[in-house]
Amino acid sequence: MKTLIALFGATALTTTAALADGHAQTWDMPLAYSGSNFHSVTAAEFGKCVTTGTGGAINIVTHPSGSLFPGAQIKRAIQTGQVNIGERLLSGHQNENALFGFDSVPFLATSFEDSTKLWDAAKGPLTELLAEQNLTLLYSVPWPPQGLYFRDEVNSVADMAGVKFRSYNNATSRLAELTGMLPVTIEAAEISQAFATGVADSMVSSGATGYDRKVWESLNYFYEVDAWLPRNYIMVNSDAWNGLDDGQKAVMQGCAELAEYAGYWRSVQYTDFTMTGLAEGGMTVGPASETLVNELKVIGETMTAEWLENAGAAGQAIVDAFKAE
Ligand code: PCA
Repeated sequence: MKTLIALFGATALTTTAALADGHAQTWDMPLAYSGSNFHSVTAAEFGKCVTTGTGGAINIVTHPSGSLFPGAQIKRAIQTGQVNIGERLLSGHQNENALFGFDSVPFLATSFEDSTKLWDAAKGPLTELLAEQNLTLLYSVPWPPQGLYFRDEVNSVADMAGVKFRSYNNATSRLAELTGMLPVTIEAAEISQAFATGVADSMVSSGATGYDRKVWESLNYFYEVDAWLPRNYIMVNSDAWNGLDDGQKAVMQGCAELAEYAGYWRSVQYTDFTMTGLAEGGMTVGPASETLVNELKVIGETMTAEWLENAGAAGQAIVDAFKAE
């Protein structure tokens, strides 16, 4: 009996030690976008899936709206192990390596179908690039097609001269420069205030972000341009990933696959819904004028050439693989 009690005591101690030792862990997950945004909703579901699937051993807690780390700091926070997991706009790292901007090349992939094909072509090289930075790619979801928002009516590039433009990556800043606008980089979480205070009067983004941030309170026009579909992705610190057992890795990969699927379809469905929402908010929503579209295509060619030059052979290989599909 004494032996049994001793054994029981020892097991209980081992279990307690194992929990304290990291067998039951909380993984804080910073997100840059608001809790109501479809990427954040998808990430929250992913977190629940992992928490349930691992029997609570990995408890994922999402922190939307850049509340734990603003977008620009999320990747570094994961690389340095301040947190184990998080979500970021992939093209936000374009200034580190041009390859990250493959999804923001104007008019290369302008539909959801083409965005998927482009991702199929880019996923391998991007996974390797992230692995070199101690990051494990879990899943990626596209934003809806990018259009132009303005306070005032715009029918040609000439109408854009001198307009203050909110950018979110290198490509959007470059677009502003080439159209004679004045770029200022602002996180999505901060744009309502930026437009309300006149820090910016325009941006390129999806209907989703304009809708989430209620930009009709300040801006009046949305022009559907379908310039590109940038992607968000979920990454894990590779040391944390390697510390998981095979069962936990399988749960995370399964949940990631579900999230990628659900997120993609949310993005598709949100596209028309938010166009209607922007119009109901009072904005004029519709296609850009033919003149504007043609002028933007010429600027797109310049940006494509610049990107190919910066991204080198690896960039060209992605474009070739995409076109061959
Ligand atoms: N929304 C994000 C990135 C692309 C998009 O549609 C933003 O505007 O910051």
